[in-house]
Amino acid sequence: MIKILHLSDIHIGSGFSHGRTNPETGCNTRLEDFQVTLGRCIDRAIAEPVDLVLFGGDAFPDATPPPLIKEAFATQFRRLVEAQIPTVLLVGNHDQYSQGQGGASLGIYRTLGIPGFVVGDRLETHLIQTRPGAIQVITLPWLTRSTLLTRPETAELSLESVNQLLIDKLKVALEGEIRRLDPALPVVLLAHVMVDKASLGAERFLAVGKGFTVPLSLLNRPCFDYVALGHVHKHQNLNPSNDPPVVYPGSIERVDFSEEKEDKGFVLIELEQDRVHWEFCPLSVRSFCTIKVDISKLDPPKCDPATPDSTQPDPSQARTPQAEILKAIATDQIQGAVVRLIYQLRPDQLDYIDTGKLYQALEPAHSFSIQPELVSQLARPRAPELKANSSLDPIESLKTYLKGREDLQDLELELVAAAQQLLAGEVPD
Ligand SMILES: [Mn+2]
Repeated sequence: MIKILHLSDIHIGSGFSHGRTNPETGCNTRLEDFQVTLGRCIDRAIAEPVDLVLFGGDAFPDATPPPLIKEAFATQFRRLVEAQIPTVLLVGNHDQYSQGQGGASLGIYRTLGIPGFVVGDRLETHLIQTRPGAIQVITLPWLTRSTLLTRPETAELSLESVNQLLIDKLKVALEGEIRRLDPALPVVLLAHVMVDKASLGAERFLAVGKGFTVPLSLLNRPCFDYVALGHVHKHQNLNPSNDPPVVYPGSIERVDFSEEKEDKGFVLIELEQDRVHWEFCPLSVRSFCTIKVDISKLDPPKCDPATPDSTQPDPSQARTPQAEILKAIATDQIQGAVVRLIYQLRPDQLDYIDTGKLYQALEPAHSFSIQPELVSQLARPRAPELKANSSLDPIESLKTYLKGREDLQDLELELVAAAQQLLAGEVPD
């Protein structure tokens, strides 16, 4: 039996806006969160111990992370070298430099010749010796147009046809790898791809361009014992028949609010001669919490905003805008969470919100943001004189309109003069 730990989409160095500076270390707390979580994956790999670690791609937010972040990543993976656990690092779209033409952030691990470390930056089959025996791992990094196609080939084609051409070429190339496999040894396909049946997570916002979608039928092959995927941040198995399992472990930490409700974790696999068993291992990661309150529907407050106590719930009118928001905060689980408070209000309610008190109420959160959203007022009533069939000429219409706009009175003469110039085909001064 070969035991494998499959993790993906680490994205260490992302989401600093959701953290704060740790005064003791000077580091962003979200970097520390990602470090701890990655550490837990590696802990498990060593504690089992597994015979192989497969990383499905997207190590960092981009191909040129700052040294501090590269080090945080390397510090954890180095423990696998020490534990002599072979590891495959696949290149994801976020790891490729300048769309695949300038190498990848993970290339350095190959250059250094780290024992047991394989970097998958092209379609190829790696024969890996593990403690219980050899295993074949086919690496399929993120595909770009330049991976398998030349510029003249795609010059006249629509994006859709390019996608099809790429899939056709990939099919042939993958077939080539499959034919060279040793049928006596287990096979895992490790791919950073968007599969057409996957339901999406944050990766759709993170990617710069729209990538290529690979049909499930291409990966869903009986010659594979397990298909280890990366790219989609939401954990899922795309093959209900489980033969083979086609699994996205998802990201290990929440990258942004779109992953608020998703479980985060990695996958442990046991490969036997004619049986594969896999299990999703959830990680306890920092929670994200959206609090949404719509106070725009409340009756206009009767209290006077000039009175200092007006933001306090008034017994005669307990449903003040402020009280409603505070109530919503109190009922949510914000302790230690990354919180965003979104409240919708009318302009006339603005004076009744004491932001200082909201800050106080959100204090137990790890970090928070407050996003007030002004609900636009009903459209200004039309001046009855300005009906669509009105016989007024444009200048008279403008004057009628300006009569109803006290706020523009100082500008009236200038506006009318400018309109006259425009109508006469001149550019106003
Ligand atoms: Mn990706």
